[in-house]
Amino acid sequence: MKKILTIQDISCVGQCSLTVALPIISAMSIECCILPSAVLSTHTGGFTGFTFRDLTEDLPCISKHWKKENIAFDGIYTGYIGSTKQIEYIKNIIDAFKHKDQIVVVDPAMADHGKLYYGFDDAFVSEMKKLCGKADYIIPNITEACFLTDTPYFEEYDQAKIEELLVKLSTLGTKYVVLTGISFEDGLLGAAMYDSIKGEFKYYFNKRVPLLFHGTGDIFASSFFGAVINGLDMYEASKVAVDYTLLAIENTIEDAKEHWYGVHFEKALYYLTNKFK
Ligand code: PXL
Repeated sequence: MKKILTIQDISCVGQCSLTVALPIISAMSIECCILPSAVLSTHTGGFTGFTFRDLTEDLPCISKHWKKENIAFDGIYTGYIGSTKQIEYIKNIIDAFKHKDQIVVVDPAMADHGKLYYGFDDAFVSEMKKLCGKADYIIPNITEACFLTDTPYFEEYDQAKIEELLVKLSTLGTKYVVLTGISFEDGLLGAAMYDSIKGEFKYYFNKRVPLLFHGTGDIFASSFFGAVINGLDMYEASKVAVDYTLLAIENTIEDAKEHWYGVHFEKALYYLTNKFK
């Protein structure tokens, strides 16, 4: 059985980061170890007055103990990171636990809809670029991709513009890039992929639900990572992630108004457990 580490925050209420990564990765028959970057009462997207316990100085202590215990991981997946200083520590953790078959996935969870999330600044973006350089796969949305490549944010695009962005992202130092939330046609939404080793672009789309939801990036990244750890290639893993995220969204359409802060990913976990028995 594979064993991985995921580093991201615990938002106690809000169905994002560790509260979705842990069940999703576990449902894919992978042992999921966690390193919480911070504990928040809720996520920061839409709630006000949330608490934020920064765990930055815990990170090196926790990882030092794991090293002493000879604990190793088949993969590391980072999501929402609580501070710029933390990125420095996380880069050290990736180096300390590196071995030849390890897969590193960085979801630069820091922005959406043209804006950085609450609390992030240019210094954070600069450090995030360096963390992306340590990854085998990065999974930004278009906003994050623009911040990471110093490209002005855009909403209208064609295939050439997306491919230019994918290539720019790969120059951060990662082998594979998966750009999420891409749509060239009404009613379809999916991922654009770039394999910088082969110089090859790929796309996968499924139905677009014309509503906005929170936490879907984390659901995509968690299921993508689980699929890659299970041996799927970038295209097959993106397909799993797009299809699973759509199922989770479809389960939320009925009560989207009251359930604005996340999606009902739980009712779609069967899709992953059946696929990765
Ligand atoms: O879903 C990304 C995410 C994770 N963690 C926290 C967040 C967000 C997005 O807003 O606020 C704390």
